[in-house]
Amino acid sequence: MVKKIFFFLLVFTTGLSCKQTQKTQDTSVAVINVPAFNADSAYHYTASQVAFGPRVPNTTAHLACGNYLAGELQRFGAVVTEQEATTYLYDKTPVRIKNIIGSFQPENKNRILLFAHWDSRPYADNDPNPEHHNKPIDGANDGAGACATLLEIARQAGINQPVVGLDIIFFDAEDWGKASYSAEGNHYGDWCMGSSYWAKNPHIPNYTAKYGILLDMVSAPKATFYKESYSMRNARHIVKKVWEAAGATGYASYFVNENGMGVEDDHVHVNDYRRIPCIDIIHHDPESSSGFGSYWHTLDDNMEQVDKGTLQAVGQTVLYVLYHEK
Ligand code: AHN
Ligand code: ZN
Repeated sequence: MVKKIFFFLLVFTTGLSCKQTQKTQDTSVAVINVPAFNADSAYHYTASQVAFGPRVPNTTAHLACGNYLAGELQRFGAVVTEQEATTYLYDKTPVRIKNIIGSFQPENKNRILLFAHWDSRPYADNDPNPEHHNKPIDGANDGAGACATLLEIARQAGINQPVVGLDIIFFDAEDWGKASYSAEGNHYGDWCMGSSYWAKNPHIPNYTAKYGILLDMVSAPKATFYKESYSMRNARHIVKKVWEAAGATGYASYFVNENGMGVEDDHVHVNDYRRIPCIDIIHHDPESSSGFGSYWHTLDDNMEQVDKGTLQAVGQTVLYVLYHEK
């Protein structure tokens, strides 16, 4: 008799716990369906931007590429806002800029912000050949690859929406910091004019998001992403979340579990002026003198610095984070 009761209890309780497991799976685990990032698409979006020529504000290539980026966001189902403004260089030269914003589920109050800069640097000041110092760069890695990764994420969001609302912003005029050979160093705000403008004048009054993720230089072969110091200071929990996601998706070799340097980049301006905790996923090479790739701000930042494996690692990791957000 005792044995029978024990047997009954065992079956009953086991049955119950099975049911609970089932229930948990039905309500949370099973419904998280992270789309597969397509690196071929991202590569194509990179090449399309580069094909316009250097995307320097006040040029026809810049204008055409801006129309292309806005058109692609629209094609993927985003509500698109183009924010135009005049900003000023360190020497007070006015620059007409355009920030391009694509929003999914604009009515959703629970939002995630993903961003990158779409302009390319007007001068190859680090080029080993001084004759190239005044030439604009392709910025395949420094600009185009990151925007392309976000376009592919937008395409996926249009097919199968994440639970949260999503804003993708392509910021203009990030890359106008003073030339590396200039006598005077850079001051806060010499870089990042587009993001700084938007953070002070968001496209929607009082716009906010749970957090933001900046992608910058995310396409080079064998790129390595270290924990950038402003990201750690302002949004350590997001760094943790992203690095864990990289582990879960199998891309831990790209996301190094070590602290990197601090970079004045768009994420700092969005954090400082809009108070949205932001991180920067940015290639860091601890062996190079600049801390970035040897091709950084040279004419060699071309399509050779675009690798589908790196695009895949970053794109899939960010999709994993986005689709796990509730
Ligand atoms: C600094 O070198 C301090 N900021 C550079 C940010 C940057 C330039 N990202 C891409 N190009
Ligand atoms: Zn740059």
